[in-house]
Amino acid sequence: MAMAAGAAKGSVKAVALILGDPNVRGSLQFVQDPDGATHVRGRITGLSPGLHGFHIHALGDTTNGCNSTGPHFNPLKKDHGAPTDEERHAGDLGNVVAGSDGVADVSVNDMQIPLTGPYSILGRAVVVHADSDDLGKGGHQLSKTTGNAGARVGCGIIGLQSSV
Ligand SMILES: *[C@@H]1O[C@H](CO)[C@@H](O)[C@H](O)[C@H]1NC(C)=O
Ligand SMILES: [Cu+2]
Ligand SMILES: [Zn+2]
Repeated sequence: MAMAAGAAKGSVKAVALILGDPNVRGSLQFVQDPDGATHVRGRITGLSPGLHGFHIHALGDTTNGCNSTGPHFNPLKKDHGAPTDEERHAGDLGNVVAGSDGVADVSVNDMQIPLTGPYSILGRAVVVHADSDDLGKGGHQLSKTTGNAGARVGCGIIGLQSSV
């Protein structure tokens, strides 16, 4: 029987359960393909309709809620940007979009968020924000560090999941 590409032998998997503001909940699965791309799939509910900044933050620490997850994961000491930019934090995944029902279906493929190796995101946090990420281009004082995406309304620690 043929296996789906994402479940191919050799892929590494992780999972994050999103918690935060009273109504924000979610579940995200991370699958790293043998070629190094990581696919992030899942759903976040309880958001306000519209765009919400979506990032990997440096720390898997939620002792003070999402506020203790540190800055955007940035091992190469770059400025904040869009996922498609050369100049970006590794953790910059752009925005997710919630519909009028407050539900965001997440589907992201990215080469800079591996689950293995020195730049692994395992043990760090995935964070969703109250506002949209301006992708470094908003001209705001915070554009080049956070995309001015506002409060952290939900987050989850990225943990290793069984690969079978
Ligand atoms: C996190 O920081 C925001 C300010 O950005 C604050 O309003 C909120 O109360 C803090 N949350 C916790 C759990 O400390
Ligand atoms: Cu963030
Ligand atoms: Zn960033």
